[in-house]
Amino acid sequence: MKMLTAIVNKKDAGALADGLKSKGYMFTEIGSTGGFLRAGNTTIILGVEDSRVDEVLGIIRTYAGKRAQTFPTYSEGSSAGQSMAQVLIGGATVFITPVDRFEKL
Ligand code: 2BA
Repeated sequence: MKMLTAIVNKKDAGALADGLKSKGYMFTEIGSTGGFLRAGNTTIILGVEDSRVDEVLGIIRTYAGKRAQTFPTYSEGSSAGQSMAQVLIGGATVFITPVDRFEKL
């Protein structure tokens, strides 16, 4: 068994939680603060069987991984009018640690 500790963008936490729940995973969500930026993020911890670690990483990548988002920009007075720009959003930091023993008492 492994314990995954995933620090994700606060805005991605809801969708990630829904994605994990839809596949039957149990997890704990903790409101956290990044030490560097002092901005709110969300830490999700889950205990999973070794064989399911890659599936969980795939779910995290889908809902909280770094991805490009395209949005329209408008420059005032420009004859070109609307153009599109891309920014990177999201991103997850994941620690995968072995679990020696797991008990529910
Ligand atoms: P990321 O590396 O994507 O990290 C996002 C958040 O993940 C971090 O928020 C922190 O809460 C957690 N995290 C990342 N690596 C960790 C680790 N080794 N141990 C425990 N938690 C970890 P912040 O600390 O607010 O950092 C936000 C972003 O600022 C980082 O994005 C990174 O791009 C940059 N950063 C962080 N520390 C830095 C440093 N010492 N020097 C330069 N840039 C730094």
